[in-house]
Amino acid sequence: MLPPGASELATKIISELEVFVFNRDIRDFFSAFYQEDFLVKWPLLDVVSDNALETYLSTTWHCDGPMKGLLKCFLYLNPVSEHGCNTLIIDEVRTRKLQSVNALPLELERRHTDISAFLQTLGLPETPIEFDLCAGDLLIFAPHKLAHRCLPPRAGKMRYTVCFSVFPESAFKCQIS
Ligand SMILES: O=C(O)CCC(=O)C(=O)O
Ligand SMILES: [Fe+2]
Repeated sequence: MLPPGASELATKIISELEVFVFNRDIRDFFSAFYQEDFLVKWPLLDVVSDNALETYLSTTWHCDGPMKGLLKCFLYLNPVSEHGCNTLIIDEVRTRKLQSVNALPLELERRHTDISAFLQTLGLPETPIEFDLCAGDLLIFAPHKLAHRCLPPRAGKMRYTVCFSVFPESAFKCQIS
């Protein structure tokens, strides 16, 4: 949560960063990935503090609800080495197996901060995918296909990110049959 009055500043920061993130190379990457034009939606500046387990919904393992072609792009504004607040990710094969045993419920109150027991029972490795992200790094992943959670920052530390949601243009076109 941003303090009151910070939203104009957040809007300014986001619009300046959007130009930096969606440079020619990144635009070419998304166009090639989708094989069509793409749209950037709902940019959000997130400040995650050390009480995240109580205040930030994404600290439990989950997949986002399905939205056609959605890729989430997290621009890290300060490094994981500073705060430890990383985005942990599970690959698609393990995610599907976890879903098959209901380890990733949609309902917030039924979600888990620890899924190691499920992975052990399934005979799967417990290590998540994580990157030692630096300030300015962009983490891009498909949040519907890959289980993920945000680790809370270490005591007294904060994480700053801007999240952009990217879609293929066709996701927003009406289909009249
Ligand atoms: O903040 C994070 O590291 C993950 C957030 C998340 O789960 C999401 O935006 O879907
Ligand atoms: Fe998520």
